Amino acid sequence: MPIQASDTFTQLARLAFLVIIGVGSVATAQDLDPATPPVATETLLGGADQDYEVEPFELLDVFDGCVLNLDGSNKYCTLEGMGGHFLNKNEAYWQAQISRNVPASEYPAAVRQKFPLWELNHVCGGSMIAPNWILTAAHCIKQDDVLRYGLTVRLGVGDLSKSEGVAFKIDRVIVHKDYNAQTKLNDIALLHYVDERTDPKPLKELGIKPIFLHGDIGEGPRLTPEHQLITMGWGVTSVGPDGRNSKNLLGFNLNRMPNQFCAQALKAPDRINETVICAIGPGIDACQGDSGGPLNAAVFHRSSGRAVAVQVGIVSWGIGCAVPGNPGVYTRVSRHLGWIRRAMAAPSDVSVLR
Ligand code: 4AZ
Repeated sequence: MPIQASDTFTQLARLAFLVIIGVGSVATAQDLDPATPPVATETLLGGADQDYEVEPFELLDVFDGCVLNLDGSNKYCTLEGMGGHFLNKNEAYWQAQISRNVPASEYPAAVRQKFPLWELNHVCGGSMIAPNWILTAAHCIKQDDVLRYGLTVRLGVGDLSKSEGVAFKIDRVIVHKDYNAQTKLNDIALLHYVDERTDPKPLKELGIKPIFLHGDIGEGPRLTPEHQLITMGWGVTSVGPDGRNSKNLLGFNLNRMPNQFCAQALKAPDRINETVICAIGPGIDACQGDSGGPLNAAVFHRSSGRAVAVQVGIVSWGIGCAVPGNPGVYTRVSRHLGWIRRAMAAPSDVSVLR
């Protein structure tokens, strides 16, 4: 959701993330191949995911939907102002855009005059997790879009108004059977695309590569409450009737908010459990149109001795956008690895999977 900011903290945090994942420098995670992840059993995952239990609760207090240190300094609080920064498409080589193929003629002329077709047809963000597979949110999938118009995924794109990157037809959609539209629990879906290019250039040469999933790398790099997170998307940069999508991919740095505080801040204890992760930033947040996109962290991979970028969440929901004190809620990827693997291995007629 954010617009460009020159906020020093944001810039520093951004730099730290890019340096740590090695963007623009010598390759880091790239030579590990997410298409064939090293061993990962589901039992490994719990240990890989240090959650809010490790937060020193006794040093914190909840006040006005805002978590404070007992000395009064800010902990998980949003501040005034907007944030975010433009991303080059190679800084988010796994980022996907999902759009619906509604022809321009189906939109009323007045609507067409106000909005470009790319904006009208933008559905959600997503992430490439393996060749031909895009991870996104279940709430992004509308029956009409799938059955009547069809969906397209674009990879390697920064500016949605340009014909950058590559576009593929989605030929399969798998939604989590327990996705609950009210609570938004299990907000996860997998899309399969077909590469129908006649002269296919390897995606790697176009700067497009899958992202590791958190918990899916051997030896389970840990995610701690202190990890800086980054999410990205083309979502709206303001709320309300005048809210418009960003044509450029924006990234925004966020902090973890422990689930216990998240549930209190959003007054939604039944919607916050171990299958979601919450994140908050100073006046920065995901918003409409960012859904389905990834929440990422750089974690230390012990056996290779390197930092690797991993996807820890999927943009799912929030109460408003960038409302002070309100974190965004993300589907927790590490708790859905079993589902993701089963979905990728499922027979091709499966569209709903538990
Ligand atoms: C949405 O409407 C949406 N602030 C996604 C994320 C958030 C809010 C709304 C989080 O898709």
